[in-house]
Amino acid sequence: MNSTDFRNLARTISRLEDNHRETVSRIIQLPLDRPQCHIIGITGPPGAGKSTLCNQLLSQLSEKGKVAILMVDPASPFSGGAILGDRIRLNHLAQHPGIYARSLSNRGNPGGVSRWVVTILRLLMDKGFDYLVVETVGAGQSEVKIASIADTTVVVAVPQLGDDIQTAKAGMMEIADIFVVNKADLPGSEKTANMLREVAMDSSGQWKPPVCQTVATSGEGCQQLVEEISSHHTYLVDNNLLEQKRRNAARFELVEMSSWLLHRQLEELLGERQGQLLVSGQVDLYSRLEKAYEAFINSLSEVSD
Ligand SMILES: Nc1nc2c(ncn2[C@@H]2O[C@H](COP(=O)(O)OP(=O)(O)O)[C@@H](O)[C@H]2O)c(=O)[nH]1
Ligand SMILES: [Mg+2]
Repeated sequence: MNSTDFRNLARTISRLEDNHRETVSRIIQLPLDRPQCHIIGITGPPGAGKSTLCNQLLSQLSEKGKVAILMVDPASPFSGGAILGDRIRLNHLAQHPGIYARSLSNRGNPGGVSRWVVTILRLLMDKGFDYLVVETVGAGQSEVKIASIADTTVVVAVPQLGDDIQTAKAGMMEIADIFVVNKADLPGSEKTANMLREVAMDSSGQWKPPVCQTVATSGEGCQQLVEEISSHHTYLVDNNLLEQKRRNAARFELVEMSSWLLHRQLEELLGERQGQLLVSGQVDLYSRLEKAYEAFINSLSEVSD
């Protein structure tokens, strides 16, 4: 891709973010099932070093293929401190010809991932990227949404001085395919890694999440992380689990799109007369909605006929 391609890509993504109808319709018809492409989600609390770690990952992955990174911006009114730092890093990445970096606005979406993120992944997959990295804002429990999108979810923790790893939030533990204890240069790293290893042993699946220790600022341990990420992809492909991951992502996209559409329709189209009916309680709303969704699902099966 040359700089014109990159500019076009940026423009298309902006249109998606602005809910440009034709753009959404076109992109959403692109396949999400390229198995050689790897969607990698990076999550963890703010300040854990996710962005710094992504920088390391990107430069290593870019030696193996075409890489894109989406950073979901904390553009909500509640925060904003991290944006500037991420912007600076983004600019730094943008110098690299093989890497496409894009910051996405979170637009107050409490899930921590912007509404069109899966749709954007379709676009990037279509453009031939091999590695799609999604760094989320890391704002708590709701971050588990990343696990519905990514093939491989990397949960970044930092050394804890106390005994209680639970501070790292139960939900985050369950979604991890790979654990990272970043800032391994700080005291307590080994202890935290051991606690995470115990958590990983308890995981019910066939895949036991490995625990990597990294120093993102120097790059120490990052090569091992890249190897674990590749192993997980291989595991998914070999066990026919990748398709299931992509189905989850597509379902997530559909739910996000539906709820957004619904909001818009209700705001724009719900007139006085219909509003009156809703208030008066004369309509069986539940059955009507159920019927509408049924019709939608049935229309999907017609597509494949
Ligand atoms: N000591 C130490 N500091 C780190 C390491 N990785 C990142 N940092 C610092 O931690 C701060 C937060 O990093 P950042 O990547 O913005 O975290 P994010 O909010 O998770 O994206 C920055 O000041 C980094 O320089 C590390 O491995 N060791
Ligand atoms: Mg960050």
